Amino acid sequence: MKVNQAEFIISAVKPDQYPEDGLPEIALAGRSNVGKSSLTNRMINRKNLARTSATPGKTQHLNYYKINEMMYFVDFPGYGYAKVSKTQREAWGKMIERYLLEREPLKLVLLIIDLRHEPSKDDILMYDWLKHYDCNICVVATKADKIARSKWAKHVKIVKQALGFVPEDDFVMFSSETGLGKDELWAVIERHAFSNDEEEDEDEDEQDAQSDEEVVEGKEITDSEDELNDKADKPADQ
Ligand SMILES: Nc1nc2c(ncn2[C@@H]2O[C@H](COP(=O)(O)OP(=O)(O)OP(=O)(O)O)[C@@H](O)[C@H]2O)c(=O)[nH]1
Ligand SMILES: [Mg+2]
Repeated sequence: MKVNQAEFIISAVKPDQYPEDGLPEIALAGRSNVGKSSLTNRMINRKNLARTSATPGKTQHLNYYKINEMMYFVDFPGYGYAKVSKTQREAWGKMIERYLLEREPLKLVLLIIDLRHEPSKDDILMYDWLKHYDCNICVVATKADKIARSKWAKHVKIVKQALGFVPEDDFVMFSSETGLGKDELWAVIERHAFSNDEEEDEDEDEQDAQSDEEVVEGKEITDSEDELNDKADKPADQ
């Protein structure tokens, strides 16, 4: 996707501050300092719209970025930052849980992990959580520029294994530094953001109707076989 326009909308602390225009939302989850803001900036070709920082744990709100007047990126506060208090952690959990459960325009969650390291306990929990809430998930393994190309496949394997990654989810290797994976990630995002759920439902209905026909056909075959059997040993009026 060619990004012509991107703007920061709001740092929301409660649901009544979330946008009400119903545009599709793509959420970004990942541990603190993993590179969420950098990924956002790379995806929208901006150096510093999403604030990147060397000091982790600063993002405490849901940051909404509107892109091409067509969708939002929603930057979750990073998890796993040691200096966050238990109370703050619980508040974080409640906010994210509610968002994942209730947010109707949510189309896809990008779970951002560091390709260099085996996923942390928190990464694994987050993936399990997202699956529990039946979210569409794309795991984005970022900072690929920090390891040799020859080791990418090995690291991808380690990451997928540790997460218990299932192929129904998407997986993109990424680098905010070089732009690796950007087009691939946009393709995944667009597929989810603009998939027409109603059309999908209609397709499913059509498929159901077709399989009903097949069942009916199948039944007819069985029926006629039964008929033959019936003719053999039962009176015709039954
Ligand atoms: N080499 C390299 N560095 C990266 C990449 N992505 C992020 N970084 C660096 O990692 C650090 C953290 O990046 P951020 O984008 O601020 O991470 P974040 O997840 O938004 O962090 P918080 O909002 O604090 O949770 C910064 O120093 C970035 O420059 C990448 O793909 N390659
Ligand atoms: Mg950030």
